[in-house]
Amino acid sequence: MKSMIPQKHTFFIMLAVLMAGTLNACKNEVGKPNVIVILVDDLGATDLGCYGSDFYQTPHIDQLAGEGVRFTNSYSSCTVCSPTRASIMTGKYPARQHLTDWIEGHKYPWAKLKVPDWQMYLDSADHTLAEAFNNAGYFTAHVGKWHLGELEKDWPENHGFDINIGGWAKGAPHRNKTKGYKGYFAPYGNPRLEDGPDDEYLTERLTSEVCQLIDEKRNEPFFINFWLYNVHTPLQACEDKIEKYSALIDSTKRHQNPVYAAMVEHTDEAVGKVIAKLKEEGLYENTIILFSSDNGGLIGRKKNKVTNNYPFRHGKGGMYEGGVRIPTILYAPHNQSKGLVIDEAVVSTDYYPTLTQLAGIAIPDKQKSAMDGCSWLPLLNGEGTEDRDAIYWHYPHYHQEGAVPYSAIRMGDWKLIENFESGESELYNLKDDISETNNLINSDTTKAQYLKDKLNDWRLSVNAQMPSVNPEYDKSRSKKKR
Ligand SMILES: [Ca+2]
Repeated sequence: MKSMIPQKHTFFIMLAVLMAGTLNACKNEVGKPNVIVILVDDLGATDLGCYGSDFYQTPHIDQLAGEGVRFTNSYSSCTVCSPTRASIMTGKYPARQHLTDWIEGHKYPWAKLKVPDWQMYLDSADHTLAEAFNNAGYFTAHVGKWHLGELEKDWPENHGFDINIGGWAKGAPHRNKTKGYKGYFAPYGNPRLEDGPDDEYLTERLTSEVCQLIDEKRNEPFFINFWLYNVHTPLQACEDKIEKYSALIDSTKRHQNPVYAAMVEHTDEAVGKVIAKLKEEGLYENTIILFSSDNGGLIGRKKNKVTNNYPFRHGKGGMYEGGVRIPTILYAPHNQSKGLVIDEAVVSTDYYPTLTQLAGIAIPDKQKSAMDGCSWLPLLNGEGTEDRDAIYWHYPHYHQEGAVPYSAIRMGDWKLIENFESGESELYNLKDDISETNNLINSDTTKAQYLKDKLNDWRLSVNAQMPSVNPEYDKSRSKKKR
């Protein structure tokens, strides 16, 4: 894996100016760049025009990619929501936090393995990304999905955000016929979001909230988590968009679902509106935007297909590349990285060190040493690779989309997946075989053993929780949920 275009000298000059707080482009009084983290829920690796979708239309996000940096080997730190979100907020691997599954996870009481007790909240002892910015004098806001704890003490306002709009226990818009909650359409039944007029679309509402915050805080530095509920199920979108894509369906296309396509377009419009607002306020040249997803795209069932992550194998809740490959774009106007395409493998744990470094916020050494993320600054300035030799995943859980307890390592072009249920491992060379179709476990035993040992050493180093033998194991009921 290697990268890209040397920009070293220009970059350092710009960074020095930025850190000194005297950059002319800065609009707020203290000269700090604003930051907006746009996290889309379940957006698959090929779900954007600039990542190869042949059906979904995403002109605003594609334009952002052209004006920023597009990562071609970007990974979420888990195949499901909550662990990735926790790793973004802390810079730590989910395994290190023992927050390894979505909250509250699927329960398979008769499965072959018993999953470990795992943490269902963000630890208050962690110094979050929001706290880092808040302590540096930033106004901090969380807008949208959170999904990092059932109790109010676990919600964004108690983890460094000055304001929380719409973030609470739920990982998807709330649907309840008895109470009249309609998912993506108001009323939402969300305790952190006052209901708008009936049938207001959630993403449009949250976008307006973000734009209003930008307007109100234009003269002070702000850090905004805009974590969309889109494009997670339930699949719901405005009728005009669904009609548009229904008319465009073509059996030759890889992507086929018109409602999902409409949800992707809602996402694109949200990004477009936020950028337009930043431009209107004269803040676009002083705002860092990180756009990403929290896990791979959901494939769905045969009769109700959602998206397709081809050429990547499988999708959300699975053990292969489709579960953890995500689109990622970084727009950082100060570092002259416009139009770069970076092939180095990166992961969600990196957002924390990257964004703080770009904003000139120092992380204390003690905290840094407990972090797993690496700053992308060496990649952005063409100085070479990140300070890591491998990326790791650890998911000691079962998921209805197909995952059984497993760990995985990617090192260079190689990926090894260790399946705890079967006791078998799989080895792939991603350079030759991006779709993970040719298992080389028996043909390169030296490589396989090396990666297996390295993966095991890593698990020990982060004190990863392991599944155990399940005394309740019942083969006939092993795939049944409680
Ligand atoms: Ca998700």
